[in-house]
Amino acid sequence: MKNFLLLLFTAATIYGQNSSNIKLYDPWIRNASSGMNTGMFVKIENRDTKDDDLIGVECDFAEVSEIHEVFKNGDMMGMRSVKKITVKAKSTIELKPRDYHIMFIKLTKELKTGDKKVVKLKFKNAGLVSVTAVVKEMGNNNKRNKK
Ligand SMILES: [Cu+2]
Repeated sequence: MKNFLLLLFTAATIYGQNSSNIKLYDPWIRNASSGMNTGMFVKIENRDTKDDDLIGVECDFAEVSEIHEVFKNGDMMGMRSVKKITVKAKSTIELKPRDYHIMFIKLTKELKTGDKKVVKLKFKNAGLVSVTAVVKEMGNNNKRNKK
């Protein structure tokens, strides 16, 4: 009986610390100057047995934060805001350049390479999930930046 109680307690502790079924991996933001727009990219895993939707973004360094998709119109590529991105049950999606991304419009601060920024992603079921994203240059893969 004692063991059983202990197990329950442990499960509750883990649940309390990390109750979200949404896990975020490798979040990064493209470097940009104050007043400009930029994108954030991240892998989103949904561990739940039901679908969840990314429905919003919050940060303290841009006037507007949106969820964007990229579309093709003939030879033209464009992007536009969408209300949500669905992350299917037990699956992972990747927000990446030239695909789904988070758009920060009119930065209120400069985002310099190496900066770390807290961003909150809002999900329909999981609620707000905070993540710390690293600011990087586009197409610059680690090695050159490492000191
Ligand atoms: Cu965009």
